[in-house]
Amino acid sequence: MSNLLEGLAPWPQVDFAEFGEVEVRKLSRIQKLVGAFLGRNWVAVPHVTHHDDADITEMEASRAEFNRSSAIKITPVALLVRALARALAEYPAFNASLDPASGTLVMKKYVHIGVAVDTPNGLLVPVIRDCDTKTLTKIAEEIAAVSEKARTKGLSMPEMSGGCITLSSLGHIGGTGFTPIVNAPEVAILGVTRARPVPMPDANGQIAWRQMLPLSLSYDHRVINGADAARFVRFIATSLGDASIFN
Ligand code: CAO
Repeated sequence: MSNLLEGLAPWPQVDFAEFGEVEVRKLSRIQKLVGAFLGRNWVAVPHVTHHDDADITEMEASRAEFNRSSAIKITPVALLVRALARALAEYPAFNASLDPASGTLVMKKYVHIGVAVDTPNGLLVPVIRDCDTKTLTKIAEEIAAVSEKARTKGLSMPEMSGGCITLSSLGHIGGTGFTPIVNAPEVAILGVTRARPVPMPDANGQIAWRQMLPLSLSYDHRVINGADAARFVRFIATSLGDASIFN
């Protein structure tokens, strides 16, 4: 690892007080820990980010209807976890981990999905287990419970271990796309930003307003090639538009 940074200029040592008033704050324990992992993954994993849009017009209409009669509120995040679980079953290369030292890929038969949660102390990624066998409401319930726990009490290492792929949703805030950092030893991470209405031509060339959800998939190019990434994201987009995503 260390020779990856060989030959680079040293980190700048600046006395910022020379330029104006400053205040020095200590990083939190989580910021230090997460920063070390993010830094390693950014330099050690050859990243590519693939962008696409999902047409979620019908999904949003069905979600509103679903939420009218459900005690558990479904947000787009729960549906995305479901779509990711289906995509991992269809494209097993995305449910793998690379061991570069032994030149092997571990292919996982389970489907555990990490969901990035923004907390006052930093970024945490709780893992929702067996997402391929859970109902939509169960997934939504677990995301709500674990993100609340992450924000208020923090999470144990077992609660953040064993993920196959990570979902990082900034959709409740905004954005049109970003480059999430792969959560190694996973090989891909799906970033989601805010759905927005876009005028789109229909089959007859008529323009209609559609609700489009931006998807940004970063992947480890040692394991995943660009065409597979494009198919994987298309599959997720199609799954979100399929009514069976609610079943
Ligand atoms: N487009 C439009 N609206 C969206 C959306 C999207 N892509 N995703 C969620 N929303 C809406 C929800 O429907 C909800 O709307 P209503 O309140 O009107 O029903 C609202 O945004 C708030 O959702 P929420 O935050 O309560 O719940 P969530 O399921 O969308 O997200 C969680 C849960 C834990 C993923 C999110 O709160 C969070 O912490 N995200 C941050 C992840 C992060 O920091 N990633 C960056 C990592 S790299 O530093």
